[in-house]
Amino acid sequence: MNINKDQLQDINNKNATAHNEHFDFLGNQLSKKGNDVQKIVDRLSDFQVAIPSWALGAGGTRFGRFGFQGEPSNLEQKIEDIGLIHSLTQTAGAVSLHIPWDVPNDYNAIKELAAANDILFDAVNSNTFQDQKNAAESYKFGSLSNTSQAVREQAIAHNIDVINIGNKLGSKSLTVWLADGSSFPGQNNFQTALQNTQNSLKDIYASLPDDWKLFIEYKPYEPNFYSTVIQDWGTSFMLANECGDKAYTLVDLGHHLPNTNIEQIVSTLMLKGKLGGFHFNDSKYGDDDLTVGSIKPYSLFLIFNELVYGMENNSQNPYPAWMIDASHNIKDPLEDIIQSLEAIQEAYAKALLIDQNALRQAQSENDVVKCQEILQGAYRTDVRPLLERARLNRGGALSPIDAYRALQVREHLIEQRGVNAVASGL
Ligand code: PSV
Ligand code: MN
Repeated sequence: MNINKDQLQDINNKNATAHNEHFDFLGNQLSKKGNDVQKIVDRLSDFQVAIPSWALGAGGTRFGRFGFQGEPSNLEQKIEDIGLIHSLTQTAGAVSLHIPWDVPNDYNAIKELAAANDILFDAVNSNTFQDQKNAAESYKFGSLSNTSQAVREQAIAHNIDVINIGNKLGSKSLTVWLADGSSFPGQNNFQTALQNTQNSLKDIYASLPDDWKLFIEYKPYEPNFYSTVIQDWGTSFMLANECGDKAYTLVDLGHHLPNTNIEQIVSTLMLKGKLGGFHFNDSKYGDDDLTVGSIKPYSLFLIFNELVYGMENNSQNPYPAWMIDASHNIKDPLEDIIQSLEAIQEAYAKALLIDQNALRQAQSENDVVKCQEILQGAYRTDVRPLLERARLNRGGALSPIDAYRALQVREHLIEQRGVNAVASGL
């Protein structure tokens, strides 16, 4: 299924007057406060977030999985789904592939399909947390950290394969997330596990093309419940420094213990030029992988405040790679991703409204009350008309969810693919 611009225009026209009124009202207010509204809208239009190839079908928990009808059952259909999301939101202009779940059969055909949908290939992700069919070695007791050299070599070789796959598609980065760790005290020698991981990552890094980046993701627990080798940003940062200039830390919002100050981590990493990538999701308890902004939208805004500051002031940090990393157990996956994209754009827009000069001034005067007023003044602004305008300018939908439903996208996908089509991935 394709969504053409005329269809969207017809749907948009019905709400054009209301949008124009809202936009003009907000635009006037913001301009009076000294904001450059056009610049903010342009930055929103330019902001693109990669969609993971594994998040287009229903996710599950260890207690079961409730499939969603019309899921994409191959990479072509996944790209088609991202194309639909991108047509509506104009914010999903990239895909992040997980290997070996999504190895292309025909590289040229996949590249052409992606290009036709205006989609780039973002970071490729390796998988050494599951055993693959016919693999000689098992990752049950770890991959890059394993005590067995043969296992480590297999895991290193897999990562190099992933780089080669990504290279053929135009990707420029590899994300490594390790499940390695231990579930019981005494099971692992912490120092050996860390040392092995460091050496293995260096071997992978040695195969990285010059214009590529290595993103090292951290996570405190799960699937191991006593220790994880790369459990926090400090460990990831240390390993990235050991590897070299092309290695960076990747922050996944769900990979922190409760109440961690993620915005401070973001700020520190950007100051040190080591924030490489970002996985967006939301959570109440652990790595819940819920819709972005559904639980803690204010935290997301505070994180974006640091990202905006860093992008403006830390030229030592490259432009980060943005990706959604969520799971959809009960919602239509495409609607869930559309909601996540909206929440990301909203937090970004609000952060762009913060009067950074006034904030610096209030901070230097230790005017704590004023600092809070500045932050929350931006946060309380309803920025949705700016998001709408950013989408409209690129030919997207005023309201992506409403358009998705009006166009009966899911119904069409079920008709094409059937009720029992199942997506590969988690
Ligand atoms: C692990 O929880 C993670 O966040 C990593 O990014 C994985 O690659 C991804 O989820 C999908 O399993
Ligand atoms: Mn992740």
